[in-house]
Amino acid sequence: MAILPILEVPDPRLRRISEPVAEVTDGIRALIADMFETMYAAPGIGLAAAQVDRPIRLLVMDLGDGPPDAEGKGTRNPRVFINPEILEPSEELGVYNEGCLSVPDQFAEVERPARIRARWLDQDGVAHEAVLEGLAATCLQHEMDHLNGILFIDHLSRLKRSMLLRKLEKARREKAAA
Ligand code: GNR
Ligand code: NI
Repeated sequence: MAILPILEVPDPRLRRISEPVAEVTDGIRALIADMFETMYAAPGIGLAAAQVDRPIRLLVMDLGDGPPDAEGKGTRNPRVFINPEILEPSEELGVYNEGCLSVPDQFAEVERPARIRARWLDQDGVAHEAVLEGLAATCLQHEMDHLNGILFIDHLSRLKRSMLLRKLEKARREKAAA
């Protein structure tokens, strides 16, 4: 297992269109394990393979609240999405204050369909179809954007995007000077 470096804006590799996964191999499963380790260490709630310089249609997500552990506390709920497709977005929109590991420490409200019917393969190559809502719907759409070279800042007005990127540059300059 390994923590992988996460690409950050304005790296052009974040803008590539990821290729479908032809077969879920042991190599893919090893990458999935590294992606979870990388995501938990960051920490984040989702990670697309494109963000760790692997332009394939694979993403991982963990919104927590899996089955309760021995102390009855919420636990991890790791989910893998391979070759995901959105079948039916709701007309109703929802707003979420989004962040991205590739746009570190910057947040902005993004409007997206509130519910989506989606189809994908899991780490064993088994097909799934389900309706996702709330944060799961937001996160899946955010990660699927990464597979298409799109970042959450692309959904903002030009003014909001340029303000956010200036804040990011300022934070980076202060970090470099520290
Ligand atoms: O960790 C993350 N948090 C988050 C919050 C709101 C909406 C989307 C996300 S995904 C992000 C991790 C990431 O960059 N995934 O691509
Ligand atoms: Ni992201």
